[in-house]
Amino acid sequence: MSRLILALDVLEREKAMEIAKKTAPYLYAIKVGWPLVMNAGMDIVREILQFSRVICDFKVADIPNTTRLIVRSAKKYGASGIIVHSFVGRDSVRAAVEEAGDMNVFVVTEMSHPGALDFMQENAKKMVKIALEEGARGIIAPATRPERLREIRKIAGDLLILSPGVGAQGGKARAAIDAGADYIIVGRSIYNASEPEVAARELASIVADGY
Ligand code: OMP
Repeated sequence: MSRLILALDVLEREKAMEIAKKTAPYLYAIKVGWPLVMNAGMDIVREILQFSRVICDFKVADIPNTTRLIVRSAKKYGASGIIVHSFVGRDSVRAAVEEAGDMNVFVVTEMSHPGALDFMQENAKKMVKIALEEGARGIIAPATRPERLREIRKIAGDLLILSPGVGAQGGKARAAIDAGADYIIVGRSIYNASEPEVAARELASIVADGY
């Protein structure tokens, strides 16, 4: 099973479908977020399902009721996972997990970009605790800071760690896995490559068990 998740942040449906088809054999999942959905519509989720499982990256950050409505809608399209924020508080994460049922909920903790140092880093461990206690399936934690990934892994119990920030943001694929990530999330280094399937195959082999 691949440890690579493609962040399919392209804006055209045709391009998205072409990349999804070519790279899917090397992926665990395809992450679809606002850039693609706002341009291609939510039906793109169902279309991509023919090649790969889909994680909806809607970074839900709202009151519990609105969170439930968004999670229910993503589920209706067949997504196998959804990404939600935890800085909004425990009740919203709980609502997401309850509404998700057998769909996986992934909770954002410390993000990968420099701005995460403004507010998120100092609260990251609290966010991990909320994810654990509310029954999320996993968390998002930064490949750009393997030392933080290591710290987070220690307190994350059996939560899966999905780690973005490899490539364009400066993180290294193998270092993230060695620091405790279960999967890496990669966007630009794959979808902007001249041959996305070659980039995906190489990254998948770097993060494979026994590399
Ligand atoms: P690239 O930087 O192009 O590889 O894309 C990274 C992907 O991961 C994008 O879809 C981001 O929105 C997403 N992401 C982060 O980069 N950092 C985070 O802390 C969290 C996410 C995410 O939740 O997926």
